[in-house]
Amino acid sequence: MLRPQDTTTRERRKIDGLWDFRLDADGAGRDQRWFAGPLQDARKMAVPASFNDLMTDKETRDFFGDVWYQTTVRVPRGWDGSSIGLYVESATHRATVWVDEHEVVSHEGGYLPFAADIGEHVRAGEEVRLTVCVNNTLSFQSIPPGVIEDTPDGKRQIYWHDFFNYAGIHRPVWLTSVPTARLDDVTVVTTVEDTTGTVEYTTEVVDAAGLTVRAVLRDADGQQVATAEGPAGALTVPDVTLWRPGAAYLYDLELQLREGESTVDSYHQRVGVRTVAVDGEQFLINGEPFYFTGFGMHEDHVTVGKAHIDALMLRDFELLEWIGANSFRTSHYPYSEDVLDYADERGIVVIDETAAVGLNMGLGGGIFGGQGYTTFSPETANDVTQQVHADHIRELVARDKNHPSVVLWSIANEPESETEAAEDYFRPLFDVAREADPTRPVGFVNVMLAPHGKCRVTQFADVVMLNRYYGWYVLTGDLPASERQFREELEAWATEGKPIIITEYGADTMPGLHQLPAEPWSEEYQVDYLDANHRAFDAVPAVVGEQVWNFADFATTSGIMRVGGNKKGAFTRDRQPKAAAHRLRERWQAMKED
Ligand code: GCB
Repeated sequence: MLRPQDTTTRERRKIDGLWDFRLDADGAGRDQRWFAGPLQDARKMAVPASFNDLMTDKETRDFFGDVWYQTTVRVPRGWDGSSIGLYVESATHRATVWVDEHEVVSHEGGYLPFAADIGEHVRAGEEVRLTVCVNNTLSFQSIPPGVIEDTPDGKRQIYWHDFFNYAGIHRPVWLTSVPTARLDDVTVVTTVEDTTGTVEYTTEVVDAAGLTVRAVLRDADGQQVATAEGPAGALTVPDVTLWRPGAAYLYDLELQLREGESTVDSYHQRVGVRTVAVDGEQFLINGEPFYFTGFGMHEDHVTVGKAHIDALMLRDFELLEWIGANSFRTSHYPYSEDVLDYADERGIVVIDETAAVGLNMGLGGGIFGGQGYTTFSPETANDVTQQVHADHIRELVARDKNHPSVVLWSIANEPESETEAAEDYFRPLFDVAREADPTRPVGFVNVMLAPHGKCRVTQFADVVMLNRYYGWYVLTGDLPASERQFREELEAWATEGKPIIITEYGADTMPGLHQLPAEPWSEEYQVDYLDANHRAFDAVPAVVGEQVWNFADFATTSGIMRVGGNKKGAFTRDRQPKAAAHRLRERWQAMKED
């Protein structure tokens, strides 16, 4: 599946805006065929946006079940004769789409795109009605998991991840026009030898009997640097300009599907020439040891929830630059494709994570509630869950494989990993990831409950990724002991001979709360906490990265451990710095200069 583009042969039309919207508390819409005509009793809803925070009532904010979106759109009149499609960048957590009354596609998974050929139901120049039924219910067979419990007051949705279950159509929706004979996919792998780069490409095509593929590589000034013929091939780039962290450089690879001398289809793929490898305790980018600085982030903003908005993305990247961060993790789900494009452009390194968060019933009873379940069992996370998880990994790799910024896959965040059941669940998933992408390291994020010697899943990973809260959830307020115990744990992990990235460490901090001497929750304590953690990292050479939890404060479910959400941000939810942000800036800017 290729992302929509405007090229000499392709067109796209964004159909965002105010759509009709209706909650379906009784789940009656499918039986009553709400897609078959104009949505009754509808109110307006913004696309893209999470629907939760736009209204003022609790029913909408906490709704789970089916919600219906509808709009009418005129298919551009110039699209006659082409193949007309629909591309939804994300609908959380699953969706079914109808064009007038024809069901055209269903998709499972809330953070990855899906597409449908709608040509047989539309005509160029005419209006059609699009209806999308989005469902945000979490179950033991969804990624992420959840459960619905019956209570005397009705049903309640429970889940084990620490961010609000925002839902809706979160990213743009496109109508697309592509040639019937067309390119359908492209995969790019780059290698470097001295000063020469090689761009290997493979393509997939549709209805292309008798047609040929031509690949044209251009540099950032638009100058042609190499060409190749054939559905797969290699382009050689002498004196290559590498894509480097902090110094991005992108080539443009144009794939042309040709009939003799005429171009039937043209697709542009941006290419950053770089290599990624793990060598002993080192994480290498372009053969050089790389040290990750940055954050676990969230797609989370006031009012719009998890919607992708260019302006908000831009502010986040400006702050990453200001603070001296070179990387982030897409905790805890795949982010918007625009975010990855922009990371490619800005030279920011990305750890790309699936939405497999909360596969751990032993964790967080006090925070999330809903205890009394076994994580892996025939009744809970089971073979079906594993298949859904595997599909999710394949779809993530398919979407993001060509981004130079993506250097490492994280297939889960803090799952149960100390049991035999966890080992059995995860072993094949690492194989799935490696088969989908043999070029990048694969890991998962380990939780504090499964320390070195107990974790049974890290054996499959290329990199050790650790979330640790010494000085916050354990040894609260005791930073000397935290530093010592953290260092000891890191030294134990270092015996694995793999690079270690600290993917989370952090302390909740109320902006504006000051205390001398420093106490937990104050801005001073967050600074001291970071300093103590950093001393532990600096003492262990196998540590090759530090990503603070979190970039910014974010929304969560209600709980006695959360004050208006999770407050571990270095920045507030409206993206202003706490004292810790200034401290991180000092450290990371100095590291950059070294
Ligand atoms: C974690 C989770 C993250 C939470 C964080 C916290 O370990 O990975 O999703 O938000 O802890 O603040 O408790």
